[in-house]
Amino acid sequence: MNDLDSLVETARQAFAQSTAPAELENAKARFLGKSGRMTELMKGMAQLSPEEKKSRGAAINLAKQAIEAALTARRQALSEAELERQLQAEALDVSLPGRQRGQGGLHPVSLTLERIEGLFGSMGFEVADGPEIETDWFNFTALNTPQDHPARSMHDTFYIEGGDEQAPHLLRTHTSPMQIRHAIAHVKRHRAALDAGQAIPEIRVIAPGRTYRVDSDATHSPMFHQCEGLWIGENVSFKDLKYVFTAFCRRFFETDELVLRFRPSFFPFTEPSAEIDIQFQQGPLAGRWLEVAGSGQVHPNVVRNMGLDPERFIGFAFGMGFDRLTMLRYGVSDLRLFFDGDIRFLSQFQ
Ligand code: 2U9
Repeated sequence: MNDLDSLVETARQAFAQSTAPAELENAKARFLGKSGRMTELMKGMAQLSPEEKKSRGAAINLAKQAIEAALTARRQALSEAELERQLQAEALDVSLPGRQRGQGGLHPVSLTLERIEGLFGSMGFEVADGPEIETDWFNFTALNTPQDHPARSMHDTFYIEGGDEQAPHLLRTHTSPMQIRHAIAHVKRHRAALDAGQAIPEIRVIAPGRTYRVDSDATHSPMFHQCEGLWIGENVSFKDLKYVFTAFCRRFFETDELVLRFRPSFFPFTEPSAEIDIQFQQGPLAGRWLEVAGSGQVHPNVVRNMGLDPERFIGFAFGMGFDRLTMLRYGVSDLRLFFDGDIRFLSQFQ
């Protein structure tokens, strides 16, 4: 290998060892710069004869071209490596799952409400609405509750402070006042027909909503959800109650193998009255009697408070806590879970 070949080789190695552009430019200066090795070689030609100069000059030129080519190649390689590094650093992993936005969903108690409204709706029941803050008259008196009934005590009912002592306001203890309001409006609409002794449409309504009682443990919450039903007409009997409620329970729990039991009871607003128990024939609760509702034939005093003649109009009512129905349907043992707001619990029902 002559001196030029070895210079080209040294330059190539120097370029190859440069791993950054600044380093490479330093190496370039050492070989191609003003006081670099190439310049030195040129200067060394001064003493040569014209013949020698010609051939030496051509050889130096070739060597210079080879070094320049090696430099260009190395510059290119370094810039490609840099680009590759940047691409790697800024790479997007398009296969990563995106951040999900929660879909949200209905609370299990709301799911029950929707089912109840749908099932009774299919049997011709309207849905009543009304205030959660009620008067003592709509909540108790209209429902035939005696003045000294324990439910009226402050141990059981939340009263609103600062109102009229003779007509106190309270948080409704059941959804019945909505039905009284609904019935009174219905009777008012049909007053003329009634006075003329003509037939009027039946009252067939459910009243779902929040209710309040001074009570708190694993199966009682101071706020709970109730749904009551009312069907009043000229010929509505206990057998209609049995049919409607049995159909509702079987559809709600999605099984026809469900037995109902009507057990005598007492409520001020119904006479006679019955607790309704259900019994599953299959599944974890099979064979046990579970109380799900109260019911009865609407008391004549309550029918009168709607503005109707109890000698002519008769019907039935029922009431159920639908938090409890939700617990039974989903197998939940503590009512408070529904109202703690723990998303891990609530999202299981979607
Ligand atoms: C009117 C007339 C009568 C609704 C009725 C019950 C029996 C009953 C309880 C069930 C469990 C309340 O949530 S609970 O604690 N309810 O036992 N409710 S009859 O009677 C009415 C309603 C409206 C106008």
